[in-house]
Amino acid sequence: LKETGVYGLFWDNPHKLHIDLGYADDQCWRMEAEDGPLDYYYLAGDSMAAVVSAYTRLTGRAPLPPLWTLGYHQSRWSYASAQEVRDIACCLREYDIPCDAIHLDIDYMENYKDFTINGERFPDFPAFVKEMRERGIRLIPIIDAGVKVEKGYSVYEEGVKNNYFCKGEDGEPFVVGVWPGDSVFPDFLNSKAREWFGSNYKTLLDCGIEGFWNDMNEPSVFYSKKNLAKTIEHISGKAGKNLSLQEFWSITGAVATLANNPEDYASFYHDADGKQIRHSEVHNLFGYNMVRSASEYFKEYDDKKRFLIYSRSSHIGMHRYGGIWTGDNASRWEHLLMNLKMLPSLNMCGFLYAGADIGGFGQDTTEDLMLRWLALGIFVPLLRNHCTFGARRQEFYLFENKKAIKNLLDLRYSLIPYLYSEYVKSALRGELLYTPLGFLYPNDERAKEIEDQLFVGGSIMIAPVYRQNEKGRLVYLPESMKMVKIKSVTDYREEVLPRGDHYIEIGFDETVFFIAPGKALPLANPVSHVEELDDKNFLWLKNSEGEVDYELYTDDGVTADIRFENIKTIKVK
Ligand code: MIG
Repeated sequence: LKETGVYGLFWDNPHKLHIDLGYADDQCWRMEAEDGPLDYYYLAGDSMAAVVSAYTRLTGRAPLPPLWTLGYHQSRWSYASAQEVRDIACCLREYDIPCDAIHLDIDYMENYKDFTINGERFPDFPAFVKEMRERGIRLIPIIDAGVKVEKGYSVYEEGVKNNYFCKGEDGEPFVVGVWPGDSVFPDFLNSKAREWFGSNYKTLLDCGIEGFWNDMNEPSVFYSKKNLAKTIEHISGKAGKNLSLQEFWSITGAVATLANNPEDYASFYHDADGKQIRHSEVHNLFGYNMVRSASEYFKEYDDKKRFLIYSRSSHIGMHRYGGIWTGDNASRWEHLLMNLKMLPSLNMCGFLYAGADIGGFGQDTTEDLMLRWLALGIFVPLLRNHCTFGARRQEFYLFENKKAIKNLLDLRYSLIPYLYSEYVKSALRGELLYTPLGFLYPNDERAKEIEDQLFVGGSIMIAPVYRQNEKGRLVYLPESMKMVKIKSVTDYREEVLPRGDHYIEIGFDETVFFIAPGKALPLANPVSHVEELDDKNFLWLKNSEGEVDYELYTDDGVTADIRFENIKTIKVK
């Protein structure tokens, strides 16, 4: 340790933690938990990469997602009818925009009830899933954490009958307000409840669905019934009175603190297989176990097949069950940079299948922001364009510069064999998919400072533009690398650049990456969806005069689990 100064610390505690990494006192790290065990793992290793591998050895390996999940995902809150989804799919194909998935946000359900489908807006859902599938598009429905309180709704009734919901102090299911109105939370810390909730996915799996996203699973609470009643009473007591400012603020304060209130989290309970636990003590395990419930059921449903599930909330170790997206960002340039910076952090926690809403979820996007975000997104496993209702529409065919969008998305599809191979190798070896420069060049002080360039897999480094009005950017090369400036597999330029700083112009219709010495990568011909990919004939790019080895992973993209014999060493001439 003295020699390398490198180590890792993993504190296994699901309580609320406060962590100060040298902010108040730069000589000291301070980590506090409100309660819970002082169980921590000290991870040694002679490099940061070795510490990460030690950590993923401890917490487990990320499973392989289906290959189609590396395609482009179109989303918006909401495409609320089969006809609307069909129109979106038609427009994408009409404008020759490759796509593998369209997401169904909460409005596909009947009154926001999990595992229901609104029959008026989506008549004959299985036939519709099939119709989309024939166009090469999978539908990805959302499943929320809150279950609607409604007599006759089977999920609610079964849950009540079997004590599968979290309970309040009175021993009754704890009622909160979320999208369906009065709702209850499945007790994901209870193995029976978890199994039961997971088995409900059958309804959608039987319709041909192969991928899901889990939302609102922090769990998110708009209000608790208890607290809302108290607040309304407080406010009505003030009606018609001449209020002091303090009294007025007590009204705004009470309303503003209704959502996700810590008092509410401390007033409902889990039955963790016989052990009663206050929710606030295990808050971070809720989303984790929600995803686990689905993932474990998928294995039961069909253990030969891979399914997609990714979540908004998570906790350390959840990567063994599913992926993650970074939730409600906004259409802001800072959030594009944050997306870039979070990729290695998520990897370090074990998550390989990850992504952000490109273009931004909240607020109105702009074409320049979208194009620059896409230029990063093409290197990220979950490439999803998603945005909130009320914000300006951001489906790609609505932008002016269609050529730029087409170039970048085509390039994404060309990169899939590389991304897939690198993903598998990272998963198998417990390594990062995105490596900060400081990990690879520990003796280069400049490299250690750089947070806006990353290695993607072992062969290439990216340096996306993330500021408005900039035609390019400064890139630091810690050693000589080959720059590839590429519009398409038939239109690119290569140049070996020396170590040091370079200003690189990057147009909206192209991207730039840098191949490390002695490395290579395959580029496939672009296609409209993943199933059409030719995984045998590639354009090989390399940074070497002589022959270079590349470990390529290919398989059918759907059968569960990685097969080692599918890693082949290719001699790139
Ligand atoms: O209260 O389902 O992060 O992606 O579109 C908002 C509606 C609930 C939050 C998710 C977002 C999704 C939205 N959801």
